[in-house]
Amino acid sequence: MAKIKQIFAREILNAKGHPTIETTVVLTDGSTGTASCPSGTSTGKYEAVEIRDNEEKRFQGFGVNNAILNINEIISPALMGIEASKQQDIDKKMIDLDGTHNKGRLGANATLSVSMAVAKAAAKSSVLPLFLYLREYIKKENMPLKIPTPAFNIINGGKHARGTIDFQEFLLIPATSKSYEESLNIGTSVYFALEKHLQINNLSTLIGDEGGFSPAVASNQDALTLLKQATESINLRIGFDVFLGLDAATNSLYIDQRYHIKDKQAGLGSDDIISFYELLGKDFHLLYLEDGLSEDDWDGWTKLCSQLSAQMLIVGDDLTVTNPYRLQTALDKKTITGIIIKPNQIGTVIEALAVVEMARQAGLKIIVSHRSQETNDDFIADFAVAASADYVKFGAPVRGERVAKYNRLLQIEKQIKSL
Ligand code: 2PG
Ligand code: MG
Repeated sequence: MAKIKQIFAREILNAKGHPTIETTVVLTDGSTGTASCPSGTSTGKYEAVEIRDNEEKRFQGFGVNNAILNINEIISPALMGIEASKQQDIDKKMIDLDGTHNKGRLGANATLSVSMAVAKAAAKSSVLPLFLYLREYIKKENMPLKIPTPAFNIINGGKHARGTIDFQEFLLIPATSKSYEESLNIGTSVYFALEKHLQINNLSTLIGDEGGFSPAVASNQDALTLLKQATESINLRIGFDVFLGLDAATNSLYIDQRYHIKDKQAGLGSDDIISFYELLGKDFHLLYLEDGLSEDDWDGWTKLCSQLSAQMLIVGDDLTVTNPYRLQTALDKKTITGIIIKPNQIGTVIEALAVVEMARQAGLKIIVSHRSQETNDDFIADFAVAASADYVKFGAPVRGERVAKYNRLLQIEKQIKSL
């Protein structure tokens, strides 16, 4: 089997104009794999950390030359000559070299770009599409090989839209019975129906970081109403053909133990905001609620899940940060019924797959997600299929860095059919 012969890492820009790392791994048989790392904008406090240069004069301090140095001087010498198909050994080596609980020494941006590039090179070397190659690393019993249902982020708020709407993501989720191609058609149809609807109502059609619209509406409820009206204007039935979802991303709304949203004058306690979600659930057929409470509000989460999990999927993102210890606490406290998986929250492919495994064993729905600061890398699409994810969250069905992933799923759909 081919061994790692060379590793090159370079600084490139992501879709938000900030630097990130692109790594190429070359194997002894000539196979190569190139991968780049995404970044979050509304990151959870417990995520693995990226290493940035903090040199004010270069790229607003976001340069990644120090992380690249870690690849060149520490990771690369340690991985030379190892068989590329030994992804567990390779990722373990990087975890050991790092030696911290959050990739604080090498940087999750350094370790993940290498980890993904190794997987891509090894897949090429074994002449397998990446999604099939990655499936070698998971337990496959009762795990269907299928395209996950996309959750399209049609309206952007929170930190992704700089102050227009409080909640970060207003999601449109086609019914799971729809084919992937039908789902894509639904996603774009609602997107353009909403654009028209905003124009008619003299609202802005400017977009946020993930390609969704970010009109300056008075409340979160108003944003949901717009999405509902746009959906119904093209004769799609909410609750049958499509469902609505929210990533409330409440970390940024939680100040002095209260949740502050434009829908209510006073700050809300956990109980109050849970009641608010219950109401929204009934009015808008909410199927999905991500980060409905902040990352440290454990007692609130337990209540949220016991009160609303019969009505909607209760999903952890900043709460669980693709971390096995955070997930274990979330399970012990009965806080979630679904989990967001983002490989860069933990820093290696194998660790991310292990969290998928753990979550599935616990009966959680799996949602594989992009980050707000993406590149055109489509690794995450193959990863989602390999993991038999229930849903993917790759943003609106527009913008190169988002459609790169949606389009890769179209290719995979064809490849699966020809197996
Ligand atoms: C989220 C993500 C992706 P960010 O909160 O789910 O949509 O946002 O990458 O900014 O953390
Ligand atoms: Mg989130």
